[in-house]
Amino acid sequence: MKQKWTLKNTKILFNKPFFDLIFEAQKKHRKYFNPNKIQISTLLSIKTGACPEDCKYCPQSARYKTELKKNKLLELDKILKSAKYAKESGSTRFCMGAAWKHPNEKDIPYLEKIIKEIKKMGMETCMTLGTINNIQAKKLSKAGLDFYNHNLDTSSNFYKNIVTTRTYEERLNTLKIVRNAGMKICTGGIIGLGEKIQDRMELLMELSNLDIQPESVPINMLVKVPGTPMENNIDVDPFDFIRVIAATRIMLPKSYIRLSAGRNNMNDQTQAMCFMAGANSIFYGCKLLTAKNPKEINDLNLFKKLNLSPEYSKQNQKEKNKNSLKLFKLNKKQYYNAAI
Ligand code: SAM
Ligand code: DTB
Ligand code: SF4
Repeated sequence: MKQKWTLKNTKILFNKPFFDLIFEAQKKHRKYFNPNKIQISTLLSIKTGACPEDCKYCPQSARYKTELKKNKLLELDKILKSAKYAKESGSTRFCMGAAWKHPNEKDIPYLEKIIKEIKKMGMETCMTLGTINNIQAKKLSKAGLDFYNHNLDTSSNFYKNIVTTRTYEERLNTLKIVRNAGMKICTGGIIGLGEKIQDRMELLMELSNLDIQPESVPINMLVKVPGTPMENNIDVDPFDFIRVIAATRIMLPKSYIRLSAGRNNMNDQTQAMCFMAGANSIFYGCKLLTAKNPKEINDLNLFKKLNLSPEYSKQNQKEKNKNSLKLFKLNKKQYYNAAI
């Protein structure tokens, strides 16, 4: 039976000595996953900026003056070119984000077309488009959308300080809609918003106590973008971040945990500890939606040092040989380049 996480037992978990916590997380990780495999997704912003929401961390909100280059909904050929490149680089999932409060009805047929074309390429698909209704969710699911990303971001108490244009209940409701439409859920949060340790515990309790635990849990380290209200937030101690990853692995043992935004500001050792603590997925490619992500060469070198190799879902098994060869070739050549 699924363990119910209360504040009492979550506090006990978070307060464990660091190495006891990591050891417990690594044991859980090995029970359900191959610790030497990593799931690789690539992100693309298909509609950038001018978002009506006021999420205080986000460079895409129309309310903050950031140096962002806005973009209308991208053309199909640009999206497919980007997906092809992602696939050739060894990515198995293509995640598309749009800076919307919710998708417009008129855009749904185009979104369906995008999903169908990417599925034809043999990749898993994920979208994050804001709030969606039942009918939209069913249409996207039918078109082949595998995952829908919608983050809870933080605890329900602290959320009110971060976003005022959407409620926590609305977010939870969107997750229900996604589940009812038969899609897999990708939902997680951000560390570094100024939240207390208890808010981190409460976020993980919300995620782990969902009726069905999310298949994918992105844990983002805040990217402090100049012009947003969070540009001067205090940096998170890497060990506190690693603790959150370990607690996530223990509380959501079967979920893929994505070491998500913020890797560009982490050294290799911190990332390695996150993988040790149970993170087994990353965004690959030098850009997230709008912010920088580590260069591919850096990730390939890190994978090589840690003996990590890409994982292929059942759906992607037939792509495995072609893709892993390509990654290996690229890996070898680039490693050689990096060494001279
Ligand atoms: N507009 C849609 C929404 O909010 O659901 C989709 C795009 S939104 C950019 C996706 C997620 O990116 C947010 O929920 C948040 O968790 C994350 N995010 C945005 N800005 C970030 C930042 N500066 N640092 C870390 N994560 C961030
Ligand atoms: C998630 O949890 N993180 C990704 C993805 N899901 C959509 C987005 C990170 C955004 C970081 C800031 C930016 O690139 O604009
Ligand atoms: Fe808009 Fe999403 Fe950014 Fe919030 S996080 S401002 S909803 S793009």
